[in-house]
Amino acid sequence: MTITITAFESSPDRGRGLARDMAVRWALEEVGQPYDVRLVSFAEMKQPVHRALQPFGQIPTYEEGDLALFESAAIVLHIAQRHGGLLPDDANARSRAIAWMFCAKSTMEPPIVERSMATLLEGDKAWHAERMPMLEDRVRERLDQLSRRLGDSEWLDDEFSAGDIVMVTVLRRLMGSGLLEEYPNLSAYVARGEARPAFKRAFEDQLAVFTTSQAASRGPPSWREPRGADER
Ligand code: GTB
Repeated sequence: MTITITAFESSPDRGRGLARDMAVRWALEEVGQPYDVRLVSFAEMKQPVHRALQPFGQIPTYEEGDLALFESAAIVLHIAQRHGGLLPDDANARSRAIAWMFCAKSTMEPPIVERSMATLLEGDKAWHAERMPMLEDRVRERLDQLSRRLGDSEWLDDEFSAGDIVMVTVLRRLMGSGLLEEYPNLSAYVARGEARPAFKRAFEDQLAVFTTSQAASRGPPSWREPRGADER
């Protein structure tokens, strides 16, 4: 059955793989499932047709036969449940992998996104300089805790799982902030994720959207390039 996902027609990250379709693409590549991508503009995302799939007018969405899904982590979980390789067979290990997905989205992501939004949208406010150290410390607190837990392990639990896909994609939003680099084991963990062939295929595919668009005249990024100031 054909799988179709949606992604930005013109990604503000200039193809750095920071938008949330990246986790979905990566999961599909890990399980070897082909998929189509429907690119949507910001205006199209707000239309009733798209809102029927994604009530908040956002990407990504996922369609497969009668099934329509939104929320990137829920989509990754669906893919992991339908196909082998992204969730352990052992029931307890499987539950732990799912817990790491929730952790990435509900414990790690909020302070990371809060900091990112402050950088992007509040730079001109009088209180910006005073607020940033507090937001960065909130991110550091979570990174510190995650770093201690990860230690020298390769992945969050024994084997690579959907939990790592969601966690790595969340941590990648710190690219260019310098914060991740304060935790060498977390930097190495993200780099391990990025080194997976499935990640690279997913990255190249989302980058191709950018390089074949007009915005390509600004030059393609690599997946380690720091973020620019033009992202939304
Ligand atoms: N909880 C939802 C999920 O996980 O699927 C959140 C989906 C979401 O935030 N989608 C964003 C979107 O559609 C794109 S990923 N935004 C448009 C809108 O709300 O109008 C967020 C994102 C966007 C851009 C960058 N970037 O350029 O670096 C990074 C992340």
